[in-house]
Amino acid sequence: MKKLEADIIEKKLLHFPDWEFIDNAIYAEFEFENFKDCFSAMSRIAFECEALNHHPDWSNTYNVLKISLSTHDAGGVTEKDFELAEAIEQIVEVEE
Ligand code: H2B
Repeated sequence: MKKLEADIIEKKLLHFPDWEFIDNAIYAEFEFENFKDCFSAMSRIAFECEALNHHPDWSNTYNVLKISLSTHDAGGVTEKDFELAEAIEQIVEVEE
């Protein structure tokens, strides 16, 4: 997977309003009703990550999930990160 240029990333992010380009990764924060809903979304996302063989840098504090996506092998953001971001959006949309 080839690392995408910043202008391409910004253009693609127009379709991902929850996400921003920060620290060489695409980043989003999601807030849920409570910890259970948040963790439930995280487990769904985890299955998707395994299916795509692509894994987020993420953290959870109670009902808040912070996700940073980049492709470590490529040293930046690739199409693979957008593919996972799209899957995460679908999951979070249903949960919210
Ligand atoms: N996830 C992310 N975010 N970046 C990677 O470069 C990456 C990954 N590499 N998941 C994968 C797994 C790699 O380690 C395996 C061997 O394909």
